[in-house]
Amino acid sequence: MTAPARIAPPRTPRAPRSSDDLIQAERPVLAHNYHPLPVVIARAEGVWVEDVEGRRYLDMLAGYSALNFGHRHPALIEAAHRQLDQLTLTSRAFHHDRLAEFAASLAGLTGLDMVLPMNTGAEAVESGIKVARKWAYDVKGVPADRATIVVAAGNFHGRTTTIVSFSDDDTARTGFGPFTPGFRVVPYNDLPALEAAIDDTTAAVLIEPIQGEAGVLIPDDGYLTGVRDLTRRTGCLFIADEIQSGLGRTGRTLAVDHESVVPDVLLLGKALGGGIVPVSAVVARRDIMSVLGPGQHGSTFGGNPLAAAVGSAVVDLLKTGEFQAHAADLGELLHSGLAALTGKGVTGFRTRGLWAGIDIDPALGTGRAISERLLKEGVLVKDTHGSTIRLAPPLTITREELTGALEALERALS
Ligand code: IF1
Repeated sequence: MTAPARIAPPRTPRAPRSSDDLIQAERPVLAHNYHPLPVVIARAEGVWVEDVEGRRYLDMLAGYSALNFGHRHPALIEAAHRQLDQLTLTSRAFHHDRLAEFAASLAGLTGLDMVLPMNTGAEAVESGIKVARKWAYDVKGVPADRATIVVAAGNFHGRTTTIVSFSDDDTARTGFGPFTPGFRVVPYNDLPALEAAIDDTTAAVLIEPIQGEAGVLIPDDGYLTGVRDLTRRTGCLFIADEIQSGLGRTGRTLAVDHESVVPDVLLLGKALGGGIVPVSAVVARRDIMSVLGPGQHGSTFGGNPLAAAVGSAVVDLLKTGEFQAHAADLGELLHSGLAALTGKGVTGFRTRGLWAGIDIDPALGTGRAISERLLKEGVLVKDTHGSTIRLAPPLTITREELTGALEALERALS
């Protein structure tokens, strides 16, 4: 018997590396498409994360709402572990034993009929666009390649070439053309402008019921009802991107629930994967989703057994209603806490449930500068445009923890 040419050296534990070392080590080897806050997280549980030096921080961003149930929620971790021991991937070339349950429970949760499982939010948006275009040609009778989709100014729907084609954010868009045609941009929260943009070629209106990246912009009461009535009357689809606003964040299962509106097509992502795996979905009425036939759309990973197991466990958590109720309840504390800071560094704010966009007096610094001050206070947040920061803590946050975060914000502003 001949020995292998090379014998692997013994596995020694890696020397612990400092936050600064790890940040420096990223620079030459990692694309610079982010400018993260200078914290290197190594462990997390619930609403708390811990960096490599053992410092603890309250996570008030929650993975942009991908962590609505907190880090490593026991029920979700258990579902993932159980599935890891059974089956993780089949591709959609074969059936697997977890997909029927996931689709049925998600359809049940949303009041719609059929589920198209995907992975990331941008994929769900792309898939929703494809479904809407196919519906326009097959059902509405729009001439080939003429379908249009109406979207809102200030939108954020993801990063693919088609999606940035209808963004009005220069940073997200510039340098990535040529762009996909077929989109019309109208002002958000403006029903007459929306009506004026809809014509016989319109397949769908695609909007966020609350605009996240734009600074947690909440439309006037009646806007979503107006979009529903208008799309129904003019014969086009209402696609609601609830990738960030959905799944408990606003104090209801969906942001559209606040106006008791049911869209034709619902886009979900982020929290659907429980902060464990990327899981997204297009959920739609049967007559719409039925435009897709075999081979016309798909994904290697979409609806995989691990994703389906975690997604089913997420839906089970939401079916209890307790996360929605808690978000609504603590949302009042968040609102009153920010009202008390208004004039003390806060110039304006918008909240819905446990989601807030907070405009900071520019004299106190950019949103980034405030975020860095909050980091020193042990609270993680993310700025958006200019002097706006957003809060979106795990929906499991306690009253005391939220109060602590508001006190830290007060100190960061003083
Ligand atoms: C990044 C924002 C949050 C979304 C809505 C689709 C997607 C997103 C409504 C795409 C994604 C992210 C992505 C993240 C930053 C982030 C974000 F600041 F840009 F707006 F959450 F606040 N629809 N939102 O919000 O989902 O493909 O990423 O899974 O760095 O791009 P994805």
